[in-house]
Amino acid sequence: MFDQLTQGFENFFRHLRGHGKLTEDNIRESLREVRRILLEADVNFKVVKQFIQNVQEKALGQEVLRSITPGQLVIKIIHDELVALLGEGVSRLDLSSLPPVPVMVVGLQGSGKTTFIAKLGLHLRRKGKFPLLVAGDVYRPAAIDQLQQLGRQLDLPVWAPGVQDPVDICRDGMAEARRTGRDVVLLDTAGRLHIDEPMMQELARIREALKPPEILYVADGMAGQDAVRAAQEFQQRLDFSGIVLTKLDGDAKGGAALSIRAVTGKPIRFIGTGEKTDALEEFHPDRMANRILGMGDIVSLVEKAQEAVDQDTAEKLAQKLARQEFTLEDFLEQLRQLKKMGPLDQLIGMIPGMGKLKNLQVDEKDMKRTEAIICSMTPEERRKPNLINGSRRKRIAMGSGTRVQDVNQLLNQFDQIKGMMRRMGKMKGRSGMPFPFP
Ligand SMILES: Nc1nc2c(ncn2[C@@H]2O[C@H](COP(=O)(O)OP(=O)(O)OP(=O)(O)O)[C@@H](O)[C@H]2O)c(=O)[nH]1
Ligand SMILES: [Mg+2]
Repeated sequence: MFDQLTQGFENFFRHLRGHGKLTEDNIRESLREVRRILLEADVNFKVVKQFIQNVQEKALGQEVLRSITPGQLVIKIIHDELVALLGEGVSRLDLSSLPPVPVMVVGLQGSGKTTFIAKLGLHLRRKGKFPLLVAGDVYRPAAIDQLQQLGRQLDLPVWAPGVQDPVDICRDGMAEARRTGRDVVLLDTAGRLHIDEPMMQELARIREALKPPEILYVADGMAGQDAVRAAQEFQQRLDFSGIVLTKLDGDAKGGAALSIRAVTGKPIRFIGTGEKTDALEEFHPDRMANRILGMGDIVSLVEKAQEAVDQDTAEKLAQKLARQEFTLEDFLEQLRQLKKMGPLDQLIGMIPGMGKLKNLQVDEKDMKRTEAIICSMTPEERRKPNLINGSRRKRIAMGSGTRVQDVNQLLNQFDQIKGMMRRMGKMKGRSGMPFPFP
């Protein structure tokens, strides 16, 4: 997710920290670099212009020039400005009106609407809601099928009367929800490759008929500047209430997606991070900014852990992270839990400083080997890896059916992780400056 942006910022920050003192000139020069990074990641040029202008105003303030750590201050300004760009605070769905509450989901073809409806249905049910999914896309025969399948898979009811006027389907869906005691109605609508008049009129008619308090615009995170233009047009026609960015698990540059909130002024509500139905996250501007700037997102990581693991285990993990008491036993326990939490590379991406851990192996096969190696250690060795000398390494390799190199590699990885945690600990401890930078 946003790998290119993150890489760009990491290099830039490294360069910036090299400056002992900053002058107006090298601040201006630095900001040219930031502009290049943003434009290359496909952030909309108007958005970039405003962003740079805001950062420049703050960075040229006397405070930065006089500061003894000007590089860090500039980094903080960029961080804060990025948070502002992504939206202030978390913006939740408003489902407070009289149930059943209709939520309309719109967007271009293939942006991920139907998948999102299923994900949102699951998410809301986990929050104690009773959603009904409504198949309002009648133009692609497979569309109705797709929603029905997702409904079956998740055990969520689907209203799919077949090919009829989508406005009637949505209205009947509301009546069905009333009959069956469902409190949220998620309306799937048709997409088109390009915005066209009949499509917009149809969406406007549904909006008119149901007056949904929430209309969510689904934007494909892989798309380029076209997505920004489409978002503007949807906004003008429908005045949607929130944005969903999908496919952020891909290696897309993501800059266009990030521009949508600035261009439309509407909050990003959710992000989709995979094809599976649980790959949905509520959007937190600050956490996202941290991820983009390579500062990791330990809060989302722990939250993901909480979903997969029971509350107790997650809390213990958080405490151990904070106290930096992390042994190979914990490492093994985490590996086992990690399997439940989803694709490992995504999780690793949430860990601060992951950029420096490129050689950390996270493949499933390696996990098995790692497990075998740790299981071949004595409990004492697991708690005090320093004890593991040459002859112990040989014994452990023999016992686990691996090679001494494998044992060495694991111990190195473990050291790296511990180092990373130390950085995180420091990051927490330093007041007012939540960055893992020296
Ligand atoms: N990797 C990834 N794929 C996604 C995500 N969301 C959706 N997809 C995939 O994108 C493709 C299109 O998703 P749909 O949900 O069918 O999109 P849609 O907007 O309903 O498409 P139409 O109904 O044709 O307009 C599918 O192959 C999904 O599996 C995501 O967050 N990550
Ligand atoms: Mg669809």
